[in-house]
Amino acid sequence: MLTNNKNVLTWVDEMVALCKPAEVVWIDGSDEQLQSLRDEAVKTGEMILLNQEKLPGCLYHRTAVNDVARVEDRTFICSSKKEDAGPTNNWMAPAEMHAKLDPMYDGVMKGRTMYVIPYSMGPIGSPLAKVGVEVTDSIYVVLNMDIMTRMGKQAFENLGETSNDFVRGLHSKANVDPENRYIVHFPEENTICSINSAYGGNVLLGKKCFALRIASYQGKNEGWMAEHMLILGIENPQGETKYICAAFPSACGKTNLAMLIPPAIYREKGYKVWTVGDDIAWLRPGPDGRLYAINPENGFFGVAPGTNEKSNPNALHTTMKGTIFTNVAINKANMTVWWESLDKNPPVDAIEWKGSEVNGPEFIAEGNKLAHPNSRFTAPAENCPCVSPEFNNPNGVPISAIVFGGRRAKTAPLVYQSFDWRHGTFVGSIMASETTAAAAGAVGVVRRDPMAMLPFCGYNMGDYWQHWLNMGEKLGDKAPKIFHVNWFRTDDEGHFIWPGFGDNMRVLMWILDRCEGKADAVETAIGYEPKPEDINIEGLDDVTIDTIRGLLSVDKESWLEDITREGTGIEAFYAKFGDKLPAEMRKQLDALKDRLSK
Ligand code: GTP
Ligand code: SPV
Ligand code: MN
Repeated sequence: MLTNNKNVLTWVDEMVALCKPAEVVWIDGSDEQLQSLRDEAVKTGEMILLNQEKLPGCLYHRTAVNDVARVEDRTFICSSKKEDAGPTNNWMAPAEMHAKLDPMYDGVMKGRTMYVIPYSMGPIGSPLAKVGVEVTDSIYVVLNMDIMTRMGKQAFENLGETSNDFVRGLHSKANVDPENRYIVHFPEENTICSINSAYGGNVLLGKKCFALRIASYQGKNEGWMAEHMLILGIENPQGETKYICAAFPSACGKTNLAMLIPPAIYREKGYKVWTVGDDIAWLRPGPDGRLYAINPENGFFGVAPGTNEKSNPNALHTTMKGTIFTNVAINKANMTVWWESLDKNPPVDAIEWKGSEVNGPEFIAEGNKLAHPNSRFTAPAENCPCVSPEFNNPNGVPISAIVFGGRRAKTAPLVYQSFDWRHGTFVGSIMASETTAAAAGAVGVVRRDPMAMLPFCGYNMGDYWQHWLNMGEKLGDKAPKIFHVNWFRTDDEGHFIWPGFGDNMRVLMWILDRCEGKADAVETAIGYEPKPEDINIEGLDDVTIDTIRGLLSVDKESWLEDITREGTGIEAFYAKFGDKLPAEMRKQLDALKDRLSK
């Protein structure tokens, strides 16, 4: 036992009585303890040791074929009132859910070890950090939590001996049975229960479950915000750094933007980009009235496919040591890893993500993928070549701009700015994006995904929008400016028009110039757009000012159609919220329709 905190001890006792493990191990976070767990996982085959010369400290893990992504249809918010979960969450009454889950957990760890993991979301000692305790029967979870959080007995120092303010997380992989898989949140009980999965977002309970679903609910009650946002800093040649938060849905480019390498024209002038976070931001007004952000995580759980020396060298270098790879392919010849678009040489002696030995090039030629599209790396933030010097700053970094974005083949332009915070809240609320492999289900279908929080808001999304409006009132003229971007417009052949990746910096520069009052804009029906000549295209081969003009064009008809379309339009979406839709959102929608109809 690593703590005298009675609340923790009582809860762990209850979990032990319920799950009946053969043994209980408290995770202190020491190197010796972690090394013996790695050794054990390699011995039992749960993890595979990779080439320790080329990839020191790196391990490989393969999940069950039916267990490769978040399961939104099996994720529940169990608030006592249904309307507090809202129309976008699955709900069940807490007592009913407990009655369903308790028998499933009863004796589930018989013959297994229960690991008790104390962890801090946020830097130890930060006034913005919060403590969680996860019990699990999976070594994979322990080793991932070690990378993703500040894990070990230090987390209990933050909690003290009497506090009850910690999030309880109960996880068992059980039989990894998809029919009985549940990811359940009890916001009013500070509790998360996960069963029958062993995949990242379903089982690393500090991440989406705590740092977004539970934390968003806490933030509403305590006057702060938990958001699905990256945090990056742009340092100018004078050494001043400005910070931007950006919310894009899963697998829509947060990790890539957070670690971008500036184009040569900016690098040569001395601009630098610093990564504070790639997935989650906790935001709170600071003593000076500005909005400050911390990244509650300590590592990156990133999408592997698409990561390469050209698209994201910083991410690639981050994964070269102390990293866990999940569901990528193995190059058997030298026990290294491979995934689609890592390079043009898929291994001949390959083990594809499901575990069969195949000839890589032939396997791909037959139309297969060597790595699962949602295969991931879990890598320590400290490995990242561009990790921000402010990464561990307990007070966070001040935010100049908030950027929303999604994958839209047609409607949304490259970038626009909202008229003000309220309009910006509206812009976030009408976000939509094509679905990706990060969640189970169809890929490429447009769905509404407000603030990229559709799968992650732990309470009624209508109340969430009201909370955004309230935060704007509180911040007043110190509020960050709000923008919307789209890197994913396609031409008639379906190719992306905008080069994206590092070149997204060109758009961020216009955004920062707007924040500092240095750039002009054109007022349009949807918001302020750049003058095409204000997006710097110097050094880009295939992009002309006409390309930019095209990327900024707004087709009013398709915008109106996006509002009124039956089933998936904005009006149909808003209608789901009934009285919970803030009047301001309705007002903003009517005003947009008016402007588009002119
Ligand atoms: P989560 O971890 O699921 O929250 O995803 P994420 O938002 O961090 O997405 P990530 O940066 O991992 O990118 C997902 C996919 O989008 C990868 O395949 C990238 O190669 C691709 N991608 C990222 N940025 C761009 C871009 O600017 N343009 C294009 N065309 N693709 C991009
Ligand atoms: C996402 O899906 O947004 C992720 C991966 O960041 S997971 O941890 O599975 O949620
Ligand atoms: Mn994410």
